[in-house]
Amino acid sequence: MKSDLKARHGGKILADALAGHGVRAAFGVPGESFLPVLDGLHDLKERLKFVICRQEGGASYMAEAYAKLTGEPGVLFVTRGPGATNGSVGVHTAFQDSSPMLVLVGQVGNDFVEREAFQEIDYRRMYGPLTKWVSQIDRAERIPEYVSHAFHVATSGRPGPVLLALPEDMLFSEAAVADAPCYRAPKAAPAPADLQELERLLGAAKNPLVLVGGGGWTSRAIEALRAWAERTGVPVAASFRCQDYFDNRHACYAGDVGIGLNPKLAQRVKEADLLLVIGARLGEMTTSGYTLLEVPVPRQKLVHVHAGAEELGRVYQATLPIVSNYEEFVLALSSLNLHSNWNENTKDIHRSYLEWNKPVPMPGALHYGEVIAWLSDNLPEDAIVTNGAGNFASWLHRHFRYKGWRGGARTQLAPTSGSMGYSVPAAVAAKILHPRRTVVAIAGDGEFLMNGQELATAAQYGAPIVVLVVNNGMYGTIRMHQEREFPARVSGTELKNPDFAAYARAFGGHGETVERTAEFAPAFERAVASGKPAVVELRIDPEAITPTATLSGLRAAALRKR
Ligand SMILES: Cc1ncc(C[n+]2csc(CCOP(=O)(O)OP(=O)(O)O)c2C)c(N)n1
Ligand SMILES: [Mg+2]
Repeated sequence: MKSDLKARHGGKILADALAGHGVRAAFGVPGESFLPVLDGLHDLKERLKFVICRQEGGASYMAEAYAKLTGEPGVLFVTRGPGATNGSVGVHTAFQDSSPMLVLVGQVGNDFVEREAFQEIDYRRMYGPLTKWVSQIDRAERIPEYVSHAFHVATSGRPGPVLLALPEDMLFSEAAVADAPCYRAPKAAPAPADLQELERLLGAAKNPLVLVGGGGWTSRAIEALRAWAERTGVPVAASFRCQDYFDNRHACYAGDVGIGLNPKLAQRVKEADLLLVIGARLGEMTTSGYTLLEVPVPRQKLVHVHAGAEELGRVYQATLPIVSNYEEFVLALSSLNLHSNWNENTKDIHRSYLEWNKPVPMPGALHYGEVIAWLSDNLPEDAIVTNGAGNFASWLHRHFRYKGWRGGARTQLAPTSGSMGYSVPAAVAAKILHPRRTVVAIAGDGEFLMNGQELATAAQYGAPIVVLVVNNGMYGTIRMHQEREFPARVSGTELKNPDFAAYARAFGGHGETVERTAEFAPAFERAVASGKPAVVELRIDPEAITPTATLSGLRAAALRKR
């Protein structure tokens, strides 16, 4: 009964609500705007770790990575205006990557609102396009209801970020209110008629291809898909930066359909008589700029399975659209009565992947492709590898064989939004959640310094990640495009870098500089053995702009075209 409940201030009700929804860690930078929340978290230290970061951009990426690893909403706390603006990058990433996230942001009290008071922003307008829902809690007794609503919106259908603003007076006010029970995400399953049609389409397919991706997968779904592929011999490709959804060493693995796509795989996608797309949105990066499939009606028969009904038919009209969560779908798929065996085709596709996966010679004394191949062969199977955006990631995506999900969680953390600065914070979150697993961040020299300061967070929370900084002295991706479009006119893409190993040591970490291929393995092993957050700088030849192209080659080709 209400009268038996003890009054709590808003901050405490909120902190208790988070713990009640199973939140094990939240990330943020404090602000005077939400002191009662800090006070509420004080009593929950054993259950809910509040990881304090050095910049809200880092904190928001950590919350997003938490979501990728747990499948549960990643919680981010930021203060008013400046915190809310700094924190937006991880929210956009969560939106594009379909990762559930709850952003809790301070707001001026209701006594001052709409005067453009100190740091005041209208979050509904600012965050509307970046989130699934933005709201504000005006009464402390309604906190359990709003937080429950937020968890349900973040995790239902296509998962994504939601934001709740917390007016200061509301947080200080007291209410006697019961906590809500832990959220339960609703799940959709394929209808019997959909399954019948799917059985018929698959039964008639000669060279089908499965494409997996998106947010909202579970390790049971991943495992069931592997077992089904094994039984039917169907080839399975991964969408952009979802390469760990299928063990790359498996005979059914076809490769990834993203940036730097194997042309032979592109051909296979185009020539498939049936595409079974599970979870991927079929965005720009996964369709090679909407060319692998024609808009709006693909030539291939398309079965598009998505948990968000509004994603179906958004770009592509599917032969058979199915609204379903992925575990429910893959389990139903496994029960279909199929006598097909697509092994012959699949052998060819996997052989082409293996060819593509091998490092190609590149200029300079340090062969970065060989470094990635070494990591692929030598890291523990459950190692978590993170990366942000930049050309350095093409070697990783091409030469690393992701081993699938391990221990119920992902082994690849990378932004499909192509956002720089993700590698380090994602690795810190991963190491805090999985202290016994090896966590390696792969960064560019530009990418690294967008959130390199989170090495301090790694040091503070005892999270010994290893960061490889691939140093080519430039914003290489942009330089690549520049040489293609405006050859020999270098502008705005050069970088003068610090001593990265010394930078790591300044944070109490371990630093290494590598200039030759043979130096890498021992340097990496020393970095892991140090037990500290570590940076291994890889000084690569700036000529090596992609795994197969050189800068001067691109320049010459562009000049010839003029
Ligand atoms: C936050 C953000 N800012 C800018 C960009 C545009 N951008 C994409 S890649 C890139 C350069 C990355 O440089 P670096 O990390 O050194 O990697 P490299 O391409 O040299 O391997 C830039 C500026 C982006 N994707 N994200
Ligand atoms: Mg660079």
